[in-house]
Amino acid sequence: MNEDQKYLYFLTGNFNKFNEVLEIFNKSKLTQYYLLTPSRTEPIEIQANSVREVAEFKINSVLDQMNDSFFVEDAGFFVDEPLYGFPGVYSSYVLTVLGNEGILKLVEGEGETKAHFESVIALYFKPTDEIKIFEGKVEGTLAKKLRGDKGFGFDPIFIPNELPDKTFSEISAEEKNKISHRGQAFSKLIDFLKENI
Ligand code: ITT
Repeated sequence: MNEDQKYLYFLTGNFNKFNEVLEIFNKSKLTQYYLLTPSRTEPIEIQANSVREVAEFKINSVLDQMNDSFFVEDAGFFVDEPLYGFPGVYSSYVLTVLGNEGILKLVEGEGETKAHFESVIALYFKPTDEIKIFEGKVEGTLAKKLRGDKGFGFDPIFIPNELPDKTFSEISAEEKNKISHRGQAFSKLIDFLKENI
């Protein structure tokens, strides 16, 4: 850490997420101004109707515990066809209980599929004492079976429209970041921090 650097904490229990944003962060000029650091401070995760509400509640739940700029992220996986957006805000629970195989069973024989990921990052920006929200979304379809060994969560069954013959688990973190929900949201956060150095 040098004297020009400030801490920028990412409060997450998910190291895959941290590593993805670190890949983007390390390529930006922000490295001379900020030290991106994982934090185990645990925000409160509520059950709500949108990913954004969850992220907003999360950041507000820990404001009094943090003395530096920090952010939280909430993500969701939505199978729009034929599951009307399920699992959405129930993504973590459904991944644990049904898993990717269970989701594919639900859509078996249903024909065309549509799915998307959403990411909402809530940043507490210490210098101006404000909360900023950054969002990202990626559309795609479901694979017929699990494919690939990279990434995490629903990545083995999600095929982004931008790369129609690959699942997110068959591409590198760098390639995923270029199109992913989290990549988009975090790139907006980076732009904000650059504008406010
Ligand atoms: P936090 O500690 O940051 O909250 P989390 O693992 O609880 O991390 P979320 O609630 O944001 O993550 O994500 C909901 C679920 O969606 C969870 O099961 C993740 O594994 C999954 N998920 C999130 N982002 C994903 C991505 O980029 N690719 C695949 N699955 C993802």
